[in-house]
This record gives sequence, C-alpha cells and structure tokens, in this order.
Amino acid sequence: MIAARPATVAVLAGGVGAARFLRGLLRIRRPADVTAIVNVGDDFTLHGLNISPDLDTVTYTLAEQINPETGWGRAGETWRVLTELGRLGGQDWFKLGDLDLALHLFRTQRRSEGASLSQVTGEIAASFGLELTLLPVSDDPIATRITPAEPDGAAEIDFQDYFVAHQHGIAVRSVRFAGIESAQPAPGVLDALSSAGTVVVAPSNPFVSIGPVIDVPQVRETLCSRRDSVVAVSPIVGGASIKGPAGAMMRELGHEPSVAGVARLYAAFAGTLVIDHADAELAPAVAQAGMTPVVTDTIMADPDRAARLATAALEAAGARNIT
Ligand code: FO1
Repeated sequence: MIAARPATVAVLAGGVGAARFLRGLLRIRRPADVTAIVNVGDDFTLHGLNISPDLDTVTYTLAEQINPETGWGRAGETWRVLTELGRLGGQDWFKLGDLDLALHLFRTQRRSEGASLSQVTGEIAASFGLELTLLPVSDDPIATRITPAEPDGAAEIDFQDYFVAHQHGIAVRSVRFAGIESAQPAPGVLDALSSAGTVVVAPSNPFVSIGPVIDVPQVRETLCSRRDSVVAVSPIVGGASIKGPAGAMMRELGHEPSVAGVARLYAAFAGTLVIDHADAELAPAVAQAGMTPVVTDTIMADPDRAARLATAALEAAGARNIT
C-alpha cells in the first residue's frame, strides 16, 4: 500500500506573485498546513527602519489589507509622513505610507530589543490574524546586489535602488546575494521543507526572489533530496513576466526568457513545472530540460483563479486532495 502524502505544503515565496498564489492556496488548504518561506534579499534599512518588502506583501495580501492597485503597501493608506519627509528634503523615493510605517517601526523596535526577524514576523502575522506559518528564509542578513550592464564597469547597487529608484529599467550584468554563504535557515525552515507533503516554488522572479531562498546553504540540498515532490509555477508566460523584470532579467543574464529557460534553472531541485496554456507548445522543451510539464491557467486574475492554480500545482505534484 502506498502511504498518503501529508497534506502539508511549504511554499518558497517572493513578493506579489507568491502572495497571490498563497491566497489561492489558503482557499484549498488549512492555514495550519501551510508554511511560506519568504525571500529577504530585498530587505533594507531606510530612515533607520528595518523594511522587509516581501514578508510585508505576503502579510498584507493574506490579511486582505494589500493595496490592490500597486500589489504592495496597505489598502486605504495615507501619506502624511512621506509628504512631510519630502518637504524636509528627506528620502521619499521609496513610498512608505503611514500605516506601513507603523509596521516598520514595530519591527525595528522589536529587533532592537533582541527579537529575531522570524520572531517579529510571527508576531506581525498573528496581529493580522494569519494562521499559516510565515517564515523569513533566514534570520541572518542577505542583501541582493545588482551590477548594471551599463556603463562598462558600473558599480554594484542595492536591490531597491535597482527595483524602485531605477524602476528596474536598467539592464543587469550580474546578481549576487551578500551574506548568503554564512546565512543559516531560520528556525522551522528546514523542518518545513523536509516534512511538507509538497513543496511549491511560487511564481516569483527566479533570480531575485527565489534565488536568495534557494541559495541559502542546506535549502537547495533539502529540495534536491525530494525533488519529485517539488513543483514550481512558472513566473514566465508567453515569453515575458506577468509583473516585474523576470523576463528581461533572464535575457540579460543569458537565459532563454521562456518556460524552457525556467525549467533549465529549476530542474535540479524541482520535478514538475506548471506552465500556462499560452506556452503549451513548449511542454516538450520543458520535459527535455528534465521537468514534467503541466499545462493550466496560471494567470491569477482573482483569488478563485489563484485557488484553481494552487489545486493544479498540488495535483501535479501528486498531493492528496484536502478541502
Ligand atoms: N515598489 C515600488 O515600485 N515603489 C515603491 O515606492 C515601493 C514601496 C514599497 C513600500 C513597502 C513595501 O513593502 C514594498 C514597496 N514596494 C515598492 C515594492 C517592493 O519594493 C518590491 O515589489 C519588492 O521588493 C520586489 O518583490
């Protein structure tokens, strides 16, 4: 008799795409069965505050508090502090609203009292009534650094300088994750990755969202050891990213901006790739790269469609159906 695989799911997550996927997943799985392991390479300090954009995007989305227009920040936000900062000549390029600022103040204060990022993340998630397990991939600092392609010999810049200040409009020569070699997985990360019935790689940027998660020592090995029950959802549809610079970055970093290119990046640690109907003709190329292709609707236009995508992803990985 084949033992039923546990209903638990661990999701490797970046920002907006992952948050929408998780919202769908939580319609079909109990929160107690879901662990989100979130990128911290985008984290940075501004105005002396610890900001964790991907953790916050996931938190606000799952709490139905996300700004629906931007996909980041709070719904119903006000901007009095930022406006005053601008008047003072302070830094107002990164749009921190008043409600959002309260969260960064809380996180920074708790960190200064000695709480780890994972502890504060749990406290914030609980304050929003979230019942899933939300974990930063590491409590240690990991900083995504971008080297622009132009001009030749350009100096490395911070991720948010690339993403927000330059609106990811500059070509990328290379990406690295400062601090990752010595970063330890946060408490609970390796347990979740090894015990989950299914691991899902959310439809997030392979380089700057999934990269800083998968490259934490021991995370990749843990996934490789169970790759047949690791399923990835392609962030690339029809040769481009749904949102953000993933497609352009693939091209700039020398990879084919297609589901086949994604399969080549993920094949070592994930057995299945969920791709959109728009890419059905590339299914053989995905198989050629070593991943089992599963074709479905991957556009998460609303939470119901995200739930259908989550169902398809779990079924693709052979998970037992729980509703
Ligand atoms: N993205 C922007 O494009 N412009 C912003 O001003 C901005 C502010 C911001 C504030 C809080 C937060 O949690 C996220 C914010 N983001 C902003 C999004 C964020 O920088 C990126 O989406 C992620 O880092 C990439 O996943």
